[in-house]
Order: sequence, then C-alpha cells, then structure tokens
Amino acid sequence: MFQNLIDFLLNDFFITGDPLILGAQVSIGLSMVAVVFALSYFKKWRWLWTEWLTTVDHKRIGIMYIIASILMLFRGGVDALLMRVQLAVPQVEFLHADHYNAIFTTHGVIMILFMAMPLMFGLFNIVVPLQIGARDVAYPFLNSLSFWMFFFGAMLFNVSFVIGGSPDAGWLAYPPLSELSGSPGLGQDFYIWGIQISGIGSLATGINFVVTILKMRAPGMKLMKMPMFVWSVLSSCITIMFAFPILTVTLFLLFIDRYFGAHFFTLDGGGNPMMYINLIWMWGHPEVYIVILPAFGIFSEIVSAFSKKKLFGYKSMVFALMSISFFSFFTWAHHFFTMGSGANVNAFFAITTMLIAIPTGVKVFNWLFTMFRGKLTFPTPMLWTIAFIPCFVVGGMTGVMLSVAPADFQFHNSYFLIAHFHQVLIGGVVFGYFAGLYYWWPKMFGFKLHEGLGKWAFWLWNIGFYVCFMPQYALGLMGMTRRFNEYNFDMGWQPLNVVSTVGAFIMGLAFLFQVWQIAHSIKFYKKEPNGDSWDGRTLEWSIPSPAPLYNFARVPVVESEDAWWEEKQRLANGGKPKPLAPLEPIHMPKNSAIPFLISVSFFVMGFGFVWDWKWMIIPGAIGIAICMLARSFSYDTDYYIPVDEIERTEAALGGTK
Ligand code: HEM
Ligand SMILES: [Cu+2]
Repeated sequence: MFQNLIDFLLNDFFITGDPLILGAQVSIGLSMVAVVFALSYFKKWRWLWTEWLTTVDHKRIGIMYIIASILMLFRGGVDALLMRVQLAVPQVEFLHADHYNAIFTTHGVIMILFMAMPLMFGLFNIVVPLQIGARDVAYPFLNSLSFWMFFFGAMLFNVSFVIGGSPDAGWLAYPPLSELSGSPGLGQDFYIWGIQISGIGSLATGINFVVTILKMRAPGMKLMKMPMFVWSVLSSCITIMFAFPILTVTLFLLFIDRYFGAHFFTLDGGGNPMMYINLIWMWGHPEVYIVILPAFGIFSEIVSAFSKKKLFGYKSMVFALMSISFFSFFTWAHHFFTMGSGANVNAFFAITTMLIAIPTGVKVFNWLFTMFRGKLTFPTPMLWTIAFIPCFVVGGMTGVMLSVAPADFQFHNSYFLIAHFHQVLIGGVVFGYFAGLYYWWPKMFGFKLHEGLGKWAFWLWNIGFYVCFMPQYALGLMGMTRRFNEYNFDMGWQPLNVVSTVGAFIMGLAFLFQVWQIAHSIKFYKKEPNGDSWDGRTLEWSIPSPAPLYNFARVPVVESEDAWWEEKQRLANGGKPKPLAPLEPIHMPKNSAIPFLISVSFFVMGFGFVWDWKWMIIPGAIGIAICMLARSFSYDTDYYIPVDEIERTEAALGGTK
C-alpha cells in the first residue's frame, strides 16, 4: 500500500527525470518553506490575511495583480530563453522535442493570459476608480473574487509544470491534438481548468469595469469628458464581455470531449475540429485587442501629460477605440486563411483586417500631433511611449502584410508571424504596460522608481527587442517554421538564430535591471512631496499618494476634460479656491474571506477533474456551494468611515483640509 503510494507519487504525480524540472521543484519547495518561515517569524500571517487576502480595496487588488503578473513574466521569460537556447544550438539537443512543445505552449498561455491580462487588470484596478473620481469599483466583492479566480486558475495551470505534466498542444490547443487521442496525458486537462477558472474571473472583471465606468463617475464627468485611459478600459471591457463567454463555452466543449468522450471536435463521431478553430479565434482575435486597447489609453495619457498639452483629436480617439473593438470581432478567420475557406471568405476577412489599420493609424497621428509643439520632457514613462510608436508601426505593417490572404500562404506559421506578433505584443502591450507602471507607480506606492536604472532597463529592452526579433522576419522568409526544436545545419538558419538568442538574453538582462531598479528604489525610498508627481492632468493626481482607503475625502465635481489640470490653471490664474463641502461619513464595503475560499474550492475541484478524483471534485463543488450560500445570507457587508477618522487621515496625508 505504502509502496504503491510512493510509486504513484514518483511515476505519475511528480514529474521526475529532468534536471531542469528537478531544479524548479527544489527551488519551489525552498521558496515555499522560506515564505512560511518568514511569515511566521515576523508574525505576519494575520496581516497577510486581513490586509491582503480578504481585502476588497481596488488599489490592493491591483497591486496583487501586478505582483502576480511580474512573477509570471519571469516564468514566461525563462521559458522563452530556454527555447531560444535550443534554437541557437539545435545540434546539442538541449531541450527534447516533447519538452520544447510543452515550453512553447506554456510560454504562450502564460504570457498572454497570466502576464498581460493581470498586468492590465492591475492597472485598471488602480487607475480607473481614481480617474473617474470614484471611491471603489461597482462590485468590490466581485472584484476580489475575480482576482482570486485568476490567481488560482493560474496556479492550477502552473502546477502542471511539476505535477502531472505540462500541456503541449500549443497555446490555443487545436483538436485533434488536444483531444484525448492526441494528448492522453493530464497536461491538457490542466490547461482546460486553469484557463477556465481564471477566464471566469476575467469575464467578471470586464463586467465590473463596464458598470463602474458607466455608473460611478464623479458628478459632471460626462462620457465625453472621461480621460482617454478610461475610454480604452471601457472598450477593452466591452470586448471582454462579448469574447470571454465564447472561450468559456469552447473550453467546456473540449472538456466534454475529453472527459465524457463526446465528439464535438473529432471527425469520427460527427464533430469537426474546424469548429473549434473558428470558436477559439472568435475569442482569440478579440483577445489581442483586449490587451492592446488599454495600452493605447496609457500612451494617450502619458503623451498629453509630458507634452503639457491637451490630447489631440479626443473625439477621433474615442471613435477609433470603439471601432477597433467592434471590428475585432470580424477578423478571426485571418488566422486560418490556408485552411480552405475559399477565396470569398478569405477576401472578406482580409479586408476587415486591413480596415483596423485605419483607426489605429488615426491614433498614431493623434499622438504625434499632441507632441507637436508641446513642452516635451522625457522621463521613463514618456521614453516607453516614444519607443512604442516606431515599433508598433512596423509591427502593424507586417500585420497588414499577413492579412493579404494569398501572401499568407507564404507567411503562415513561419517565423515571420512569430516576429510580427511579438513586435505588437512586446512593442505595444508590454511597453505600454511598462509605461503605465512607471507612470502610476508613485500613485500606488508614494515614491518614484529610480530613473537612471530605469533608463538602462529601457535601452536594454529596446536593443534586445530589435536584435531578437528582426532576424526572425528574415528567418521566416527563408522558410523557417514555428514550433520546432530542430533544424538541419545546412538550412543556413543558424547564424540569424544565434543573433536572435543574443537579443533575447539582452531582454533578460533588462528585466534584471528592472528588478534591481525596484529593489534600489525601495531601499532608498524617497517619499513624493505631494500626490501630483508628474504635474498631471487627471483626477488621480489630485489626491495624496498612496491614496487613502476611501480615495476622495470629498467627491470631486468635474467641469471639463483634464479636470485636475483645468483646476490648477484656474487657481494659477488667480481663481478662488472652491468652497469645501463639509465632510460626510463614507460608505465602504467590508473585507470578505469568501472570494478567497470560493477560489480555493474551484482550484480543488479543477484539480480533482484533472486527475478524475471524485473524492476531490465533490468536496470542491460543495465548498463552492457553501461559499455562495454563506454570501447570500450575509447582510453585514458594509460600514461607514466616521468623519473624525477621515479628518485624521487627511491631516496625516496632508490632503484637503
Ligand atoms: C520577452 C521576450 C520573448 C521571447 C524571447 C519570446 C520567444 C518565443 C519563442 C522562441 C517562441 C516559440 C516559437 C516557436 O518555436 O514556435 C514564442 C512563442 C510565443 N510567444 Fe513569445 N517570447 C517573448 C515574449 C512574449 C510575450 C511578451 C508574449 C505575449 C504577451 C509572447 C507570446 C507568445 C505566443 C502566444 C507564442 C506562441 C506559442 C505557440 O506557438 O503556441 N511572447 N516566443
Ligand atoms: Cu487575429
């Protein structure tokens, strides 16, 4: 009996036999011990529980999202470097083919779903309520639930690395490869449940922010007076609301195929794998716009703040954002031009894809015109913004090249494509969120990040990026296809691959500079003199940094776009300070353990489904049900912050008197 258990643990449960994975297991084990020890030694368990794990404060939830996503950037980045090492020296067989398949799959999933999405949600959470003058999001409890669903979904996906086996059918898991016949192992089940659980969290966040933006704006902030970042969040979240249900259903159907032996996506038995490919891209294409639209919003904020000018073409920006999210639903088939839809269908999707270039071009010109004749300064957030423009323009143009259906027969699944999408994902999404992170960092923590180290990181990222990805366009045209770990030396691909790998390591170094930058800035902590670190234009800069629990002691009244800037101008021109309304008690939500517990139950249930262990599925499902019941019967969910406490907090922060 005991022997059986040990056999099971060593043969099936834990992944054994690979030194890289053994190293990871040991370091995961050690870091868990270290964390438990540190929390116990410094007596921080209660603090962790009451201040963080059960919090419903959007600012803290945002910080947790950002921490999780940076950890995932590290994991996805290590995956990328491993692949690049293999591709530089394919003769050596550093990564065996199966292992390579697992790594490109987890790299893709982690970078998009567990790095880009949470980094984006982190910024939404921190910035949106502050920019619209609100005290919280519309549904704070749901917000915490979203975070924990994302977190435990990501963890479920990640444990596949050391327990049970990683998925290896590509980041979108096309059948029949992802069916039981093609992937008999557990990896694909981890994929389904990890993404499903975190996807529900993302859908809830989308709904939450649409409602927040529509219902919680400060008095006077008409839609057409909202900051551009808020518009970009609105367009992204509307896209989430339409796209994520498709993902949920698609994964669920794949689950039914694998678990109950149905045939939705297998030809034998009457299903059709193309059905899956259509469905997954009906989510997948909008998904790439979901992550890029907020980056456009961030650039708009930063360009106008550091040009000291109003954003050029506000209305056309809004129109561009909205039309991009609309058109993103009509381009999905450009991902499989080569799969036999015929000339008319291909032509339709080629044209809709090219149409998106128009609003995108409008935005680029608007940013340029905003800078034109502005009083420009170039701190790190602005540097990232400037670097983004040429990078994204080139990435966008190669995208238009890919959208020419007949030409795509040449580009399809080649390194040309890999270069294209990394150019827009790194040059657009990652650079954009970095810009946002540097810009709003002082708002989150009350101090700025060290500029010198930030500039090093900036240059290394940029140089590394071009060195890594430009050769890949050429490699693609030379015939190198994606997703393989070996090629023959006489193909002549090695020199460019070596260059590309060097570039990847330069980006790895850049990441280390950012870690150093954060550590350095914490060590030499210099408190910002006031909440308005960049002489900003929007409302988040009108309150102290970090913002108090209730954000605004008095709800601001908005009269124009760039409300805070206009107010500062008015005062500078000798305007009288507005009379202060008396403080009133502030209504706030109470912390709750339920979101955390419900997500743990989902994790348990998902893990049970992966292993087909009924003894885990059932308690997990019961846990979810109990949490929902408990929430339905809890009436004591809110409280008021009394006026004297607000006064004390404001006095301590040096806020409004
Ligand atoms: C930081 C530097 C990065 C490097 C060096 C890198 C490198 C790679 C490599 C070598 C592959 C596999 C190509 C193949 O053999 O098919 C790949 C695939 C991929 N990467 Fe990256 N990557 C990076 C960042 C990112 C980021 C930031 C994202 C998304 C936000 C991303 C998304 C993807 C996706 C979706 C795939 C496709 C996976 C698949 O074929 O299933 N990568 N990357
Ligand atoms: Cu697409």
